Amino acid sequence: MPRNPTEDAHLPGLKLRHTLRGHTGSIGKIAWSPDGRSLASSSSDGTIQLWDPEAGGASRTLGKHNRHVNSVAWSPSGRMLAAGSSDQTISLWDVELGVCRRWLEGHFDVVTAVAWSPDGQSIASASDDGTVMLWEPETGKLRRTLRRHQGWVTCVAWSPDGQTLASGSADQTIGLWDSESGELHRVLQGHSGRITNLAWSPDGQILASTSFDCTVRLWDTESWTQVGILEGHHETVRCAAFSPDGLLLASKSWDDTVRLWRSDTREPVANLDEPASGNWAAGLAFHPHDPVLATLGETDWVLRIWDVDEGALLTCEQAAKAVHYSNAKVVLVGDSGVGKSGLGLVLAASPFRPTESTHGRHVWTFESRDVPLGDGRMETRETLLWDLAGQPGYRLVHQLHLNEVAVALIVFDAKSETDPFAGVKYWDRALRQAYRLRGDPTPPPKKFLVAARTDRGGVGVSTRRIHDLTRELCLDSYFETSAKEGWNIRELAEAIRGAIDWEALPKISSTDLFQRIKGFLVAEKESGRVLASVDDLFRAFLKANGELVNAEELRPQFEACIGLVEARGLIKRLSFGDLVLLQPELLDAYASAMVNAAKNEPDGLGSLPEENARAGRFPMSEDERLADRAQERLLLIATVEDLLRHEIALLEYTDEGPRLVFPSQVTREHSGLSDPEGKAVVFGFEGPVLNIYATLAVRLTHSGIFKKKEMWQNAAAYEATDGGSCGLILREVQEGAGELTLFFDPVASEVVRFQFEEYIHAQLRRRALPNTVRRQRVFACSACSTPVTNLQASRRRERGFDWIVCSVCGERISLLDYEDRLRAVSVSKMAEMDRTADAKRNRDTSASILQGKIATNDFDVFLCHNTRDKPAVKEIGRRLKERGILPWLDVEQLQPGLPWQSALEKQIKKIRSVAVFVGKQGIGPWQDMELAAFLREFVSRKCPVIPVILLGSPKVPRLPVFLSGMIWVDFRNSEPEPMDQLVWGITGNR
Ligand SMILES: Nc1nc2c(ncn2[C@@H]2O[C@H](COP(=O)(O)OP(=O)(O)OP(=O)(O)O)[C@@H](O)[C@H]2O)c(=O)[nH]1
Ligand SMILES: [Mg+2]
Repeated sequence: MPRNPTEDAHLPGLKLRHTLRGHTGSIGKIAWSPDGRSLASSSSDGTIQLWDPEAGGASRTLGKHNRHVNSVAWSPSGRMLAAGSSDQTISLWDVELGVCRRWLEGHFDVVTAVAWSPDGQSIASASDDGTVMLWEPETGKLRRTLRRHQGWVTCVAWSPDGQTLASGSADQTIGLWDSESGELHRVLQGHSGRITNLAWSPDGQILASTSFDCTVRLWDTESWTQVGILEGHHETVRCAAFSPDGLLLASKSWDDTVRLWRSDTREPVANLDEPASGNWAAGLAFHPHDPVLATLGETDWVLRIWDVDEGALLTCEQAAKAVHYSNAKVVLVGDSGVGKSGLGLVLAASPFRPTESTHGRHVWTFESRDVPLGDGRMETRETLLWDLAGQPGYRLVHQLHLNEVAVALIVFDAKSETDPFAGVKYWDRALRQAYRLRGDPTPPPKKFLVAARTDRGGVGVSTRRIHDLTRELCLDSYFETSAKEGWNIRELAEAIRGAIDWEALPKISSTDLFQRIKGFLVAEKESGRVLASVDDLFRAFLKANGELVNAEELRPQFEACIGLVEARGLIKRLSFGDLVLLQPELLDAYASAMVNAAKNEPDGLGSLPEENARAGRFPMSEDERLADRAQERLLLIATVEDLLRHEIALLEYTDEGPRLVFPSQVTREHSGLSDPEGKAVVFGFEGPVLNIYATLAVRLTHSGIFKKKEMWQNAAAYEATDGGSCGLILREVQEGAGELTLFFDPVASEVVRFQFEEYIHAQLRRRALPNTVRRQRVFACSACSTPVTNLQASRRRERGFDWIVCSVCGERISLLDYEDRLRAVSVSKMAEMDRTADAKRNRDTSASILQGKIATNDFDVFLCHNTRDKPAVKEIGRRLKERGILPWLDVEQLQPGLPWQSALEKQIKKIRSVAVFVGKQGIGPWQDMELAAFLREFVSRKCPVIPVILLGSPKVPRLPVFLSGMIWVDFRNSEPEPMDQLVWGITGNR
């Protein structure tokens, strides 16, 4: 429970100096002027305010934006201020005169953040349109647009030396850009939720990032490795800031607190109550040189200025001590039946027993040890063994689990006479690829070659061959083992211990409670339990930890830990029914069975009826399936949702109903595709070839600009909405390397060709291994299709010509790329195609989630209304369902003949929110006594209650006292979009 604000004023080490009031909306990001004499704040009331933190009042209000102002940044001289707004613009203000000097327009969505470069020569802006823009403050000229993120860009921050610009995105990554060239030189991956904010330490050595995953992560800017993870917040962390000497780090979260941490030991030193607004933008800023901290307060409507006594904070015992730990991941890979699970078993100190072939994967605890850190603190080091199933059907999926590996045991069957090393080479390559795809500089995994089951007649291959292989693949060591007899198991375990470089792994600072919850969840998983509701797990946890009493306060922390364990791939929270899947590998098993079923369909079209997928009507061995059919049904829904979300499959509506189409599983052949007519470009790339191809084919189908015409094995043809057809053909040159050939029919205009090629090129750059995408243009005569050879084209260009005469018909053939020819025209539809494809994918996955919600009676919202408004309310209900939100609407949920009150009563404890509609008659449903009683119950349970005005309603009615203070969603206005507002109210997600 939040403490009384006056209590905070007496926190040791923090003294409240002023509370600054004046904004009429929640405050977003804030910034101190470089001299520290002024503080600027942005707000959802559309204004920018300047404050005098010394005297404690507002000094000036700078003009108004049409919508929220989200972010402010001072020029290094302190004379100018930049502000970014939801109205898509950036304003530049002369602070002295209080006048706006310039508007920067170019983003086509909300501007989320602005940052002024340390040399004053650039302003960087981030936007929900997915780009970062660099502007010249003097002229207002757009200098550069940085594109790479696959989601909203939420924050930008310059390194103190101005050489690097960091950007954070909803795609969970951080981009590092060279400020000179605008090149992306690194992508940091590690968070498992949207990035919300970034902060550099004053000496530039650490970059802190905050995220929806409830953590703050610290990155070493020399090596770019993740050095620390701060756990303790149990909601989205919205922003962080370093103190001027770099000793303290403050973080602000939706859990209604600001935490202060020692940045060297990562111990929490203070906890400040700060009830938060629903606005995602939030501010927190240390004074540039004095021990003063500015935070928000009173649901972000006011600014609070604190005097900080660093000495007192660093020595105080007020905050609970942190629990420190690190995790290492060891994987067992190799073909099926070579003895991985047998080894896993004995390495995890269980006695040997015969095992069945693994489905998906199995995770064992190898060991957990407490190690002193030297300064009195202890660190728990936990090593997990991931035993990955060797069957070929799982290979596509395992690529996803090979990241962050510390040690890999590549196991092979030493007695096989055919090719004992075939699997070894495959897995070695898969490990390398996963490592390169991550692109971070953590050390590559140590790799041991392990001969297993040697009790069954020794090792059949010569020492020489093993030696050569070890050298060829740069393996670190070789072991001959028998799990059954225990041969060399101790030695192997010891080598694993020795190979883990704990110093290179991120150090996690957490709380004792978090550790207990996580330990409990992992134990539940290891017990073999499959599916459980969050409620059940929570109750079991409370029961096992009898001394923890305050259940209401613990619940959010428990949920946060579910997210943290999920981020490690050990469990998965389903999108419906409040359920946790403790064995997420089951989804892999079902997915791979569905993929196989689609591949084996006799028509060769690589698809299966969605109905069959959801009902489990496809071949899968009984021992792989869940025996509990009700649980299986839910897992099947979740599997379909996963396949659609990851764009491995698409949903196609046919006369016989919807079908799940897997572009990578089409087997129908087309003879004319080895050398297609109209061949125009060939792309070479490296990476998970089939995954990349599948996603590309799905996204093109959903792009809105190209319509799927036909698919064959590794080839697809599309019809452009502007006319003409285009196609692509995939050739897997070798494992991990692909070649995509693009072809067009003569009718396709240059603009269409450009758009098709530009989109594919961008997708490849995003998904293939960095720096492996190569493009080669194929020139041909537009009149008679005679090709120009590469040699001819390059020699001609060397001589300074950009055209050549066709040797057959005499037509002039241009040797220019489309880009060069079309430079003058703005024809890029990339952003539009991406948005359309995202929207289509979201609609399809929402439909799946809705199925899950229906199956589990998981209602999101009760639509409370007067009977007379039913048609309008029903329509809104339909639109909510399109977004995956399940409404409780009496007409659909009531069994005829039963009173609605009793049916609603049964559900009401589980429904999470209520929308209260007022229509033409202007009569609120609360005028019905029984409905009023229901509404009161929602209010007392602290569920969102959202008043909604329908179209045609005469005026805003007065709400009864128990609903006062709620904000209306108004369907009579188009701005802000009422449906978006309603969804936000129901889900809490903007
Ligand atoms: N004799 C002997 N048999 C073993 C040993 N280790 C495993 N086995 C048996 O060999 C068979 C295959 O071993 P697993 O460990 O299940 O094979 P795996 O590599 O996990 O195979 P997948 O799970 O299909 O990828 C099983 O019947 C095991 O019981 C061993 O050290 N000695
Ligand atoms: Mg196994």
